[in-house]
This record gives sequence, C-alpha cells and structure tokens, in this order.
Amino acid sequence: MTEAPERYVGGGVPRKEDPALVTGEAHWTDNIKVQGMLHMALLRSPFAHARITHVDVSGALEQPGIVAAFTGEDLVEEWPGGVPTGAHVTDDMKEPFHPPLAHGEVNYMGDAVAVVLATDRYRAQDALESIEVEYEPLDVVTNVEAALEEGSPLVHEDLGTNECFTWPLEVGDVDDAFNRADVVVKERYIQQRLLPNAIETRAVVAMPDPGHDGYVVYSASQVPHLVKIILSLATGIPENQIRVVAPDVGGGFGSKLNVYAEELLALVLTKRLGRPIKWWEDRSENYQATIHGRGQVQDIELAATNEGRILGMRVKLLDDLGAYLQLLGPAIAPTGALMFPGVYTFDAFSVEVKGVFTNLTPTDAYRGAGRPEATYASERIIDALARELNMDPVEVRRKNFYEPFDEPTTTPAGIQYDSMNIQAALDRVMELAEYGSLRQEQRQRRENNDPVQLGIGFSTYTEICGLAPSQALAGLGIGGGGWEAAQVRMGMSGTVEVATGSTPHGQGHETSWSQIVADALGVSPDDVVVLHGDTAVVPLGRDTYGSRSLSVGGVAVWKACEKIMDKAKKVAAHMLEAAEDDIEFEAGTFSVAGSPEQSVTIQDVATTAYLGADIPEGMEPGLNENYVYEPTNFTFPFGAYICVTEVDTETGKVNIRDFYGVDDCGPVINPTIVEGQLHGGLAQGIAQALYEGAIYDENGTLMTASMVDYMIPGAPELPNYTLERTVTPSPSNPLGVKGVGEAGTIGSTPAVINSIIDALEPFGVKHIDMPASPMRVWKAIQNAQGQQAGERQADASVEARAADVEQGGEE
Ligand code: MCN
Repeated sequence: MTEAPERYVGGGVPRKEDPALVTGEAHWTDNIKVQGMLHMALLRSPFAHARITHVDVSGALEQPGIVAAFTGEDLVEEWPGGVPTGAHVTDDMKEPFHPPLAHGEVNYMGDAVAVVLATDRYRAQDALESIEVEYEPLDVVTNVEAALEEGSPLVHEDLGTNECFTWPLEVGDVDDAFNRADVVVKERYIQQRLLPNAIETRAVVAMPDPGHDGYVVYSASQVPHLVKIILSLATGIPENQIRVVAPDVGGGFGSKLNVYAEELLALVLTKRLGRPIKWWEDRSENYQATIHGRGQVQDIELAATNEGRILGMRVKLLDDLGAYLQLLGPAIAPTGALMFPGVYTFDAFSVEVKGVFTNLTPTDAYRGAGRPEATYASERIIDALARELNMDPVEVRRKNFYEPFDEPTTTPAGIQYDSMNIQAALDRVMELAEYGSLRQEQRQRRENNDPVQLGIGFSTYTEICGLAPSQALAGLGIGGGGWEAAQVRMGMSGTVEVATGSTPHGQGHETSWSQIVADALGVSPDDVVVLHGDTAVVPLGRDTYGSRSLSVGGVAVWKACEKIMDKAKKVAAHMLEAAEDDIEFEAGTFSVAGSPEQSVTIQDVATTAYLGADIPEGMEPGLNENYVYEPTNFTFPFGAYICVTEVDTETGKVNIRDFYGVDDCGPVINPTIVEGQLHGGLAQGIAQALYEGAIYDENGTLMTASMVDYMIPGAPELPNYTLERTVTPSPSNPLGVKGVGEAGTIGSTPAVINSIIDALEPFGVKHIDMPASPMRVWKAIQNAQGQQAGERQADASVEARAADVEQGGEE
C-alpha cells in the first residue's frame, strides 16, 4: 500500500479513467455479446405528421434471420404508461400519450412505427425494407409561433391545442419599471435547435435475469437509477425486478439524461421473447430520435436609466418542445428562466414561458439546459443597452453587478444566489486580455479601413447548478428528489470502495472521489476504487446532470467518510487505551496527543473493526458507512469571458483569435479535470455561436441529417483558451464547491456573438443570428450598409425638401 501523507484535493492527480479509455479497454454497451442475443432495428417515419393507414410486418418475417417483428398496435398492452415525462410544470400542462412505437399517427420524422428482431444487426436493418406502411400525410407545423396561431395544424388533435403550458413569473412592479425608464431596449433572439453528438450514440442491451426472476438492462445512460424506476412505472414490472447498468458511457451532454422509447422496447421485448435484445443507434437515428437541445424564441426587453442602471426586465419565451414530452422537456425553459437576470441586480423582473408542441423531434436537456439560452439573451441585451447609451459594455455591466457577497442573496427572479464576486473575475479577465491594447488595435483597424476588423466580446455569467434541493426541484415541477447517496466501505486491509449514486460518463468522478476519500481517510487515491452506474451495486442515487455530482454526490462521499472517521477514532482510542478526545489524526495515523509513539494506522483500525473481537462494547463491527446528502441550495458558479474575433468583412469569415476566461467554481478538487470540463464546455458554446444548428424544411424533414451537413467544430475551428480561476466558496455545502460541467457552454456563446457585433459596429450591424456563418455575417454587413445608405438617402431627400421649403419651393 502506498503511503498517503499529503492532501490530494486541489492537486492534479491524473485521471484514473483514462488508461482504459485511450487503450480501447473500456466496456461499452455495444461490446456486450450474450448467448442467444437478438438485434433490434426500428422502422422510422419519413413523414413529420401522418396518419398510419396500414402497417404490415409479414414481409419482414420472411427475411433470413428474422425472429420477430411487431407494430405499435401489437405491443399496446406492454406499456400502460407510455414514455413518461418527469416534469409537470403547471397543474394544467397538457401531456400527450407517448407510445414507444407509434400507432394511428406519427408526429415527427423519426417516430418509430415498427420493430424487427434478428440474429444479427444487418439482417434486422435489411428486413426493415420489407415492412409495408401506408401513410396519409397530415399538415405539419414546425414553427412555434405558427403553432400558436388560430387554425394551425395540431400536433395532437385530441389535445385541441399546441400549447402545452404557460408558466409565468413576476417579481416586483415591472410595468412601473418600464414607465420610469429613460431607455428601453428590446430584442428578439432565436435559439436554434442543436443536435447532441456524444461520441458513443445510444445503446441498450436488455436480458432476462432468471436467477433473480427479473431483467438486466445495460444502457449507455447518464441516469441508470432514473431509468430503473421509470421502466418499472411504464411497464408495470416491479422495480426490484429491474437492474440497470450504465457501463462505460461515451458522453451524454444531457442527451442521455432521459428514458427513451428504445429502452422500453428492449425491455418489453426481452420479457415477451425471453431472449436478450440489443439495439444501438446509428448516427442518422441519433440525429432524428435522440432529443435535441435549445429551440427557443426569446423576446427580451430591458428598462434602464440614462446612466445605464437597469430598472426592470421583461421576457417572453416560446419553447419548442417538439412532438412529445421527454423526461425533463417541459422543465428546461422554466428552470433557465430563473437565470435571465444573470449577474445583474435590479428590482423588477417578469418572464412568461410557453411550451409549444411542433412536429419535430422532442427537445430536452442539452449541456446547460435552459441556462445557456438565458445567459445568451441577458448578455446580448446588456450589450444592446451599452450601444444605445453609447457606453463601454464593461461600464454598463459594472453599474449593475452585485456587490461581492458570500451569504445567500435574493435575485430579481426571487431565488437565492449562494456567493459571488463577479468584479474580481471581470477585472482579471480584462488584465489577461490586455483590454486597453485590444481597443487600441481595434481603433487602428477601423481608422485604416482594414478589411479584417477586430471584435472584443464580453460575457459575465452565472448559472444555477448542483441540482438540487428536493423541495426546490418539486417547486419546479420536477419529481424524484435531488439528493445524492454514497457508501464508503473500508475493507479489512484498509483499502476503500466507494459506491456512488452519481453516474459519470466523462467527468472523472473516479479520480475526484478518490481524492476526496484519500484526504478524508488518510489513504492514497490508488487505494480507492469507485463503483458507479450499476443499480445492483451502488445505493439508490440520482445520477449525473445539472453539474450536480461534486456539490451533491461528492459531498455525500465526504460526509460518509466523516462517519467512517468518527467510528475509526473510537476504535483507535479503544486500541490505544486512551480517551477519544486525546486522539489525533494525521496522514492516516491515529496517535495519542503528546505521545506520538502510541499510534495505529487507519489500516490497523480497519482490520480491528472487522475482526470485531476488540472494539468498544456495543459497537457494530466494520467500517462501512452510508450518507444521503440533501443540499440546502443550488450552487451558482460564475465567470467572465472575453472573446477576441477577427472578422473578415469581405467574406464574412470569423476567426476567434483569442478566448480569455476567468471562472469561479469555488475550491477545486482536480484542476486538470476542471480545465478539461471548461475546454469541452467552451467548444460546445462556441459551436452554437458559429457552427451548429439543426435545419428542417417546411415539411418537417431534417435537412442536417448527417455529419456531412451538421457542422461540428474540430480542433482547427477552435481557439486556444487562456483560462484562470478565482475562488469564492459556496455556503451551500461543507466543501464550498460549485459545479463546472456546463460553465463553459453557458458563458461562451454570447461572448462570441457580442464580439462579432462589436467588430462590425462601424458598419451598423446590431444583430446576427446563430450560427454566425460567413454567409450570415456577410449578409448582415450588406443589409446594415444598405440600410445606412437608405437612411443617408432618406436624410438627403428630407434635407433637400427642407431646403426647397425654405426657398419657398413648396408644391
Ligand atoms: N470538479 C472539481 N472541482 C470543482 C467542480 C468540479 O474538481 N469545483 C470536478 C468534479 O469532481 C468532476 C467534474 O469536475 O470530476 C465535473 O463535476 P460537476 O461540475 O459536479 O459536474 P457533473 O459531474 O455533475 O457533470 C455533469 C456535467 C453536465 S450537466 C454535462 S451536460 C456534461 C459535463 O458534465 N456532459 C459531459 N461534462 C461532460 N464531460 C464529458 N466528458 N462528457 C459529457 O457528456
């Protein structure tokens, strides 16, 4: 066993997970091969909205290797609950029944209509061509505003409306704020749909588990615990007869925070046929049938004084839910809505969210889930206010920041931020970027009419994460609890197993949790094994999303270690025949105060605790503790970004020359992991600003249906990042930690767009839709110049007319 004298928390301990991942030794769901396994393939609708007048799978059954084939009608009895949502944001929210296999009607392109099971995947796929389906196309609605218009085609006729819910919030007197305002700025932003692209697409293997009279479901999921309970509720199979295992999972970014039709299908078919069933998604299916992210129309207004002080904010959101409600779909926009005020404090705020059905793929959580959208709008409009008042974007921000605080502070949306010092982050990022010289360079380029203009874009953000206090979640209509569980088991020899309820899929919990345990118990991280993702092995947990794992799950691990230490100290006192109060602990060794030679190691204590023969009377043998941690509040990381762009005004091409960031996620467990999380997050935020976006035609056909058409940036499209951190501990948890898994995605997008608009200020460009492709940027320049020329012409003709009038030349 290695000696463990140092503090590991805060050190750059190499990721334990990486050797297996980079040497091809990881256990992916698709690697699972089981005797008698059948492969499932799904026939998906090419129409976005159509009545199914006829389905016949008999042709498929005649194909070689086909064992079974079913239509939606055949399986209706198997899923009384359908694919349920776990988010009920208003009492009168409309929830359409969501069958895993459509029957009667398809409601988006990719809706599955029939399933085939074969002895190998290729046969299953080929046999889909022999299924006969007749569709009667129905009118399609793909646009949220059109969907709310009188006479719009209805996605679900039986609901009588496309409006799923209206969620309002008003704090303070908003009308009064707008009446009192010297200036009002009003903008409309479109959050384009994004397609999540985890390296590993979704995959599931379901099999009977005769030994336990139940079923095992392997799924490339972020949420095996949620999958287990929801599969049980949807199928009626008792919860204790379903074991769900998430093996190594190749990323999720929120898209695997769901329970999908295919998981349900695999389970009910394994139950029906008594054979293991495997399904994995190809990339085209991924684009059609895995949830999409974003998809909002945002109307935002800011009321302010001439000095740049914000008085009030009004927001109206239309949230494109797609055709069905997935696990958290309805809750994404309302949760994000709480964050529109961002890092600015003012008196009056209102927001109204309308969830709207369209004939498109359902939307749900995608990295940031509601908060990138909110941050984008507030960071864009604060720049619009600066332009309106002819102020520096830094100055207008500073006028509205909170004074630094380290105790819960109420926000305009009525929630409580935990702690913040946004000034410090902004000061530091400006130093890093050498703001003064950047503005000087910008001036020079403008004076020289340089075809390549320089843009300096800011974003000062905060986000809500660390989901969450159970009560707060219930208030947002999200059932299921927000606590997290941990079990820490020190073995007889003093090595440690940690069973965590969080489910890492790229975030490095094995390393971070080992560091926490190593410091708490005085062992080496190498002596800690972290178990996760198997509902039969780890305590019932709430999994990984909402940048919650460290500030909830990691804290649970630390609290369980505290319990171990309390007990170990008692055992050590007993072994050393000393009073418990006289026992000291350092670097894995208990000793008696004042006589350090009287000592035992924690490993000795573990052995004694398990042997049980020489422990305090009445004590339970062993060193094995559970903790379920219920957080008291969310955590609110924050930060400041500067994006420096070079915009080619002749071609519209944008090059991010530099990207500076100062983030604050409280004390850090593993700086290398935090940096990695930020790099990935920034890449996704920049991708939304410049490259990515799902495009549908008016019939609801996905035009960006493959990686050829959907632009995911690679290393050449992304800049080097210059990153630093400030440390403002959270009072919400005993480690003071805040989340970081989504921070980069939340803060970066507006910095990029603000930078482009800043570069093009001399051309009069005030707005560019995302993704800001060269064509869009070029057109924005042309339009703005056209408008300016038009205005100049109009001004000239008014002047000419005025001159005529003066000279008595009136007609
Ligand atoms: N960490 C730390 N110190 C801090 C904060 C975090 O050392 N102050 C470390 C944690 O110990 C953990 C990691 O950073 O190892 C992320 O922790 P946290 O912020 O708690 O986030 P989660 O573990 O809950 O991860 C969820 C978050 C989300 S919501 C998305 S989406 C996302 C993300 O993580 N998806 C990812 N990062 C991803 N990274 C990968 N590789 N793949 C994904 O799908």
